[in-house]
Amino acid sequence: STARPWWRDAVVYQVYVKSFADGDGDGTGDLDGLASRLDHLERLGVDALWLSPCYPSPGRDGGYDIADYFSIDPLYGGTAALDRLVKAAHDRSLKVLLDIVPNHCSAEHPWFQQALNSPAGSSQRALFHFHDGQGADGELPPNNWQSVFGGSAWTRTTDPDGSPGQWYLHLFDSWQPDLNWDRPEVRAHFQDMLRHWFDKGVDGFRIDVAAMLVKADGLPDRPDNGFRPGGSDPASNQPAVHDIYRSWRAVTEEYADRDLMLVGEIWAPTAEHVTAFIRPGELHEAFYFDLMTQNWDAAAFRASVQRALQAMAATAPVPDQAGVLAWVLNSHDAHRAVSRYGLTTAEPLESPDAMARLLRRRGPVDVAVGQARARAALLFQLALPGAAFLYQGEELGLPEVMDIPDEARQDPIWTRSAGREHGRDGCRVPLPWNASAPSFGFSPANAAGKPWLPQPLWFADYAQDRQSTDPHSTLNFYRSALTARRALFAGAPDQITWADHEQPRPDVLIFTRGTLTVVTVFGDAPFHLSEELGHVTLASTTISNRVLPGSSTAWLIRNS
Ligand code: TEU
Repeated sequence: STARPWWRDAVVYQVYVKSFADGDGDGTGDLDGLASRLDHLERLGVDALWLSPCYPSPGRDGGYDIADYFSIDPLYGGTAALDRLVKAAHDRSLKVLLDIVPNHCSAEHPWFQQALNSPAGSSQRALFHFHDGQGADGELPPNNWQSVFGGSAWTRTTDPDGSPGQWYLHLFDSWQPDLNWDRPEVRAHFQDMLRHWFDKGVDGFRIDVAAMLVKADGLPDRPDNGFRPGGSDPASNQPAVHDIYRSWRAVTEEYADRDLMLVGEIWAPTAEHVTAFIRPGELHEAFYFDLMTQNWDAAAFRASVQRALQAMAATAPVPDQAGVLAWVLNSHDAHRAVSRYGLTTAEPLESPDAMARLLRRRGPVDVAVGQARARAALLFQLALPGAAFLYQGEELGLPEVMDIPDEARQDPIWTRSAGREHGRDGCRVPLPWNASAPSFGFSPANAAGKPWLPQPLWFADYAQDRQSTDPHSTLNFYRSALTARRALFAGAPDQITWADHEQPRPDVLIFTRGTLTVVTVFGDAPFHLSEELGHVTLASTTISNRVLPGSSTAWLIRNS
């Protein structure tokens, strides 16, 4: 019938626009800066770019607090700069995805400002979750829900006469009031937003906290002390949230000739909760974060992949009609893989957020070990059936920046946790393009502004221009890996088979997919590849005499 849609095996590169490249010299990355660096992305070999939010925003949460969903912030070059970027990207056959943040808006959004200035019970307040407090004077929050960033998920407002008023719900920062998805105006606003940007040539959206939009009737207390519980949770994964995505899928299908794509950021307690979002008629892709939360451990990786593929098989008995999983090992919310896999001893992180405890543990890091494991993990990720998402800077092998001065930190997690958690700034430091002071080529040489987060001196060692000409660099490794994925896995079957008979060691995973065999060594001891496994096409490290060293992955073409 029709050709296989591009997104089914796409490699998507996440651009954290603020930190990618600064075109105008104010110290903040922008869309013209990004457009000037498309050579890098084309040569890397990705299929699409996902831009973290660049709409008008007070920037309390890196732009995930949107004040206007229908334009681009002048800080990033305004809407005209997006038009230029989309055109330049399409000229190079790169798709462009934007971020859509439907769970909450900014406290500066006109809707919220109007709600604050309107009485309890008004239609303006009904667009959010305004409720009276508990206790004799309403001095206690309406329920026990906790913010993902720490503290209560409720903030009390003040009435015009100065007396304490109602409370409003914010599952994230207090500057991010949750919208009420029971209201038709809210639903219409976001459908309009989708069409607005599709009409401007955008190819799809990444949907922020996609599982949380619909809350259970009456907002009952959450179990587990009100914080991101598993199983049945009144604040997420409500069955009715799926109706929203069926309606959005229908919007994409109004553009029959365009092959548009929606990928959900789904934090969910089980793999079945995740794959429920990519049933036929729902989203095209859903992030599978479970793999990202695993330690560098063969059994843990295998079990995680197995959970995902079993859930997929149950969800999609006819795979072509369902969406695909989006595998992800790095993002703007987690410590970089080099530092996660290179931890030598992990200090326990004091946070109620289990995800934070898994993804942002601190401790001494062996960077060389972390880099070897991250390369091996990349080849493992790229061999899995579905889409793969990369996060800017991983192609340079960047470790997490752990030593940002406290006064420079910007993440609301840092403030809301009163410094117990350092938060997510360490993976958001502006990229090093060359080894020159003062900004490693992030800003133009004569720039007036300093990079919005300070860059450590050791960023010079990771400069993109040096890596580009060094055949052994992480960057050239990524280029080869993406080229090989395109050549070898295009049209490969979605099934993988664990080659248990080939697996004499518990620290080695072997699976086959079509004519390829993928061997990953998690431990330190070298692994001898038998001739029956076939010819090595790509390995995450140099191998000789068919000996794969520790912390590496090889792709092999089966001998016919
Ligand atoms: O993140 C949703 C989310 O729940 C986590 O990624 C969270 O940021 C982290 O685990 C806290 O421990 C999305 C965005 O990716 C994130 O950057 C935003 O801050 C958040 O939504 C709010 O919009």
